[in-house]
Amino acid sequence: MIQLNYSAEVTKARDTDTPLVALESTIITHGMPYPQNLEVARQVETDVRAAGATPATIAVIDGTLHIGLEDAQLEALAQAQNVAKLSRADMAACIATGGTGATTVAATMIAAHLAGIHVFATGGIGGVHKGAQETFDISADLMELAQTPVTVVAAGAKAILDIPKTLEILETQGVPVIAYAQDTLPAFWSATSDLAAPLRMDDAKTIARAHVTRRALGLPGGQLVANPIPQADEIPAATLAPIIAQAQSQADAQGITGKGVTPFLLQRIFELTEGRSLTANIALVRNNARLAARIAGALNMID
Ligand code: PSU
Ligand code: MN
Repeated sequence: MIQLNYSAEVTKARDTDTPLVALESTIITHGMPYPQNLEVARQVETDVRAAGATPATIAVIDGTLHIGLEDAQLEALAQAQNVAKLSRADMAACIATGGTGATTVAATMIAAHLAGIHVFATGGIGGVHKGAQETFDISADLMELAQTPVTVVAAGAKAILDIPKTLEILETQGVPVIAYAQDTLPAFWSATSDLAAPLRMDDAKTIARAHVTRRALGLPGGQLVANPIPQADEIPAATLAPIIAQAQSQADAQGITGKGVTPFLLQRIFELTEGRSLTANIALVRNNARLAARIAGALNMID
């Protein structure tokens, strides 16, 4: 088995059977600019603690897979330039070569599962990109949800993606997509969309029970909980649509492909909204961290 390095706080939580919530690090290195990324990373950890769980931010540092980062490590990662973005395909190579990398949703799920952590909070998951019929750009996050038993709390998929196609892939792969306390699928910066959510659950306990039942059925894979952004923080879809279209056409014109696509679009949208996208992003990640902590707590009671 791979050697895992647990932070002091996570070690204590494991010893005392305190619920744990995994957090990804690509959102820190590739999803937000410094210094807001560091502030948000710390704030989200604080939110998890306030809701009764222990945060475990996951990253590979100098070839070691860390489950929970000490504050100095978090700070170094937030400031580091050219950190690798690690998905399922990249993790082993990074560890084997002594590299440093931030984990995406897919890689964070793998690490969380290795560490026995069942719940993970993030902002948005990767999905099927617009134009995927040409580019085949479909995030490995979707296939990970189909095979690794972690419940992922996100704010739905971002409108930079083709959300109907993303839902189709998730359905094909047998991934439960559960809207939290509403009938429609939330769309990241917007609390609602015109898409019906495949499933709806109204409390953390039910989500925890569904997690355990999936395992009892012998089904591999996790579940995606789509938690709407608080209404006070949302940006209307109509405001964002032209901005997303502009960012996308710039990505196409500059020939951005592969791993570069999502970070490029996020950065351009941040610039084009003059930071408003980031404010909303922060609000929704914090909201997801709080719900994830409650699910982890409920899971701890029944598991
Ligand atoms: N979507 C966001 N913010 C993010 C990401 C996605 O709204 O920070 C990051 C996550 O780490 C996600 C990854 O797992 O991008 C997906 O990248 P790709 O599309 O290359 O699989
Ligand atoms: Mn991709």
